[in-house]
Amino acid sequence: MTTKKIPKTHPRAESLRVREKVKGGYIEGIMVENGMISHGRGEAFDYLLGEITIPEASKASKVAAATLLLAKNPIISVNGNVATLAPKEVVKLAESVGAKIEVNLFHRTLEREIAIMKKMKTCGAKEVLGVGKAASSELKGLESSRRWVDPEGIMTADTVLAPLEDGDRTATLRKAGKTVITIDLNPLSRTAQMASITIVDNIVRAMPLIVEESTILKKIDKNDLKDMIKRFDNKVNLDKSLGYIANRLKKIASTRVNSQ
Ligand code: PTJ
Repeated sequence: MTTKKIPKTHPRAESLRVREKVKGGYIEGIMVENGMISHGRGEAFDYLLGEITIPEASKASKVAAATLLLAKNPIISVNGNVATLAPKEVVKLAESVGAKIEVNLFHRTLEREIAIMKKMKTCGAKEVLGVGKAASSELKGLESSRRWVDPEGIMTADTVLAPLEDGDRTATLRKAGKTVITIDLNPLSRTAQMASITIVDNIVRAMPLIVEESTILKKIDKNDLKDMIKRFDNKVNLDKSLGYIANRLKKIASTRVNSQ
């Protein structure tokens, strides 16, 4: 089904539109096959959330925007799924908070790095780090291809926004003393559990929200932003996100029982 053929009244219209984007990203050589599997897992969790931005995700997005605004050297790490689903928002956020953009892939090939760089540049990015030989620094303690990073980017960043990430790199970046912000629909994933700030939401909803928050928070006193960040407890917020899913399922189960 192409985007044009998705009926507006279809209850899953938005989800189907996103699937079309996923297909497009794969055809363009940006997203890898495993990225589609990963998206399917994300969809399952989104279904449990009711495909909405829950209050805990709004809160985490606000804290993420504040953290990026206060960072000295923030980086947005882009993989195939991110470049497929939110390329324009990555560029907008990078401009808003003064962050650099770096390609960092789990299933690394030079062709995909170049395809992603081109996509980001088409969307307005002036510079894209981490492509080819530019990823010359090694993150020690990491075995996957994600260990190759740009010395001008992730290697020297104090804050890394790494959406749809794998647990190993999150752990390595945290060990290296960096603040890691992630967007992950699965609140139980290792990345979600290990990040400094976890936004349990679909990237297609979370990224525009972080961009919006960053433009609002820019006008706020830095000390107030620092207070907001200090008050935020990622573990508590994650527990509440899980609680949200559990309560929603209980509610659905009880209505179904009552209606039988
Ligand atoms: O482009 P590459 O080569 O770097 O590969 C990227 C993928 C995503 C394939 C790679 O990083 C990977 O395998 O990731 P994982 O381990 O599947 O983790 C991705 C996490 O993102 C999972 O917890 C998914 O539930 C979650 N996720 C998937 N789609 C979305 C999502 N979270 C937010 N929004 C989504 N649309």
